[in-house]
Order: sequence, then structure tokens, then C-alpha cells
Amino acid sequence: MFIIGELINGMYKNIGKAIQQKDKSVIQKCALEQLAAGADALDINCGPASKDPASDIRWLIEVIQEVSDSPLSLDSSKPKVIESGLASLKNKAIINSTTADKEKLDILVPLAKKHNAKLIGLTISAKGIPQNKDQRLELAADIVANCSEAGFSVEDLYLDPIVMPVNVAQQQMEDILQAIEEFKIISTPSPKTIVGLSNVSQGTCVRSLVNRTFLVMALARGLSGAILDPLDKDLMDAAITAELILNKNIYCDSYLDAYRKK
Ligand code: THG
Repeated sequence: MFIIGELINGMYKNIGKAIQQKDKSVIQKCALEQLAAGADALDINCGPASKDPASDIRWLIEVIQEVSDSPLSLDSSKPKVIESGLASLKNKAIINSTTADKEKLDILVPLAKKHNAKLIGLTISAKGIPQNKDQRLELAADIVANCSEAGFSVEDLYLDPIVMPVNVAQQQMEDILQAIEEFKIISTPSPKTIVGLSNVSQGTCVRSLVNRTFLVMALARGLSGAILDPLDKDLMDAAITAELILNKNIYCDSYLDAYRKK
């Protein structure tokens, strides 16, 4: 599973404050801790309080690149912010994200192609959040079609079914899981799949348990990646164990240590 660490996000108080005060040690520590815990890449989101996200994202990228060459996931709903980030990015890039709206796809798909970046496609549009599996599949097919037409490799595309909090959208959980499974048969080669895992537990009081249970169920449906908190050891243990059961890792008594990235 491809793991993107979610913790460099201005919605967290300590990160929001560090961005405001340009305190690079907080950001660098958060980056290195997540990578040491097994993250393959880091999500970078300036958060809702940033007054100048196009400039803040460049600062975040620069200070992280001083300590790491891991891929960075540029997380913004504004193409201008992503474009600004890409201009100062030396590491590999993941564009997080485009929606299924044509005006966004027409900017972000060519941008991803130009920068050799991976692209996350949210199955959401200006019409709103999909309410069932079929609406998710329709939006996913629009995204895949746009990528194919633009000559962007679908293997570099991660489709995101939009995970909703279980306490407000309990009846949609099975639709989301089925969408993960069925996104793969939209095209050959298959697009990959990804979720923003912590969304599922927002507002619940047993967040870690809800997160890891959903992750294991999604992995069983073929999920390729997740944006998650890699410092949650129980979550990482569950992910490693799910991949063992799915025969992606070979069993040994010390498999948790063996597969925990050094
Ligand atoms: N898909 C994609 N990208 C995404 C999301 C997604 N990026 C943002 C988000 N969703 C994934 N990242 C987070 C990060 C934090 C939380 C949820 C998702 C979170 N934060 C605490 C909260 O809101 O309760 C903040 C706690 C605090 O302030 O300390 O839950 O779905 N492609």
C-alpha cells in the first residue's frame, strides 16, 4: 500500500501556527517522524487559515526538501496553489487533487503530465458529493476518459471515492467500498485507488479503531493507497497485517518488524 502521511496540514493547530510563524523545525520534525514511521510520501496542505497559500505551500516545500527527498502530495483545491508549489518542487510530485469537473481536469491533467506527477482524482463535481456507488463510478469514468484523451497514463492516476464520516453517512460506507473495487475495471491498465482515511472517523469518539477497521476493509477490496496518520501504530500494524493476510507479504513470526519500513 502506498502511504501518504497526512500530518503536515494547517488544520492541525501546531502546523497552522508553524506556517504562520515560519518555524521550520516543527515542519521538518513532522516530516521526518512520518517517514520514519513508514510513510512513502507526505501530504502538504496549508489549511483553511492560510492567507496566502500559493506562497505558504512553497515555503513548506522548501523546508521539507532541506531534510528529505520523499515525494510530496500538493493538497489544495486551487490549481494556482498547486502550480505555485510545482514551480519550487525538486522531489517527485503528487497532485492532490482534481475533481471530475472539465475545467479543472483541463488544467490539472496537462500539468501532471508536464511535471511527470501522479494525480489524485476526486469523484466529486460542482454538482456536489456523490450519494451512491453509481454516481462515483460515473465521475470516475469522466476522469479516466479525460486522462486517456490527454495522453496521461492511467497508471499514474489515483481515484478517490470521497470517504465520508461514518457518523453522518453510515449508509454510504458499502457504496464507497464497492466503488474502490469497481474503479479498477473502468480501464486497462487499471487506475489506482486512494482514500483520505481520517475522514471516516471525524466526529466519532473512537477514531483510531474506526480508521483501522475501515482501512482493513478497503484493503480487502483492493485499495492501493491511503492518506493517513502513520504515527498511529495500531493503524500501521493493522495495515501490515492486512497485507500479510492478502498474501502481499511472506509470513514470519517477526513480520511486523520485518515489514515496518526502517
Ligand atoms: N482525499 C484526498 N485528500 C485529502 C482528503 C481526502 N486531504 C485532506 C483530508 N482528506 C485528509 N487529511 C486529513 C487530515 C486530518 C484529518 C482528516 C483528514 C482530521 N483532523 C482532525 C479533525 O478534523 O478532527 C484535526 C484534529 C486537530 O485539529 O488536531 O481528522 O479525503 N485526496
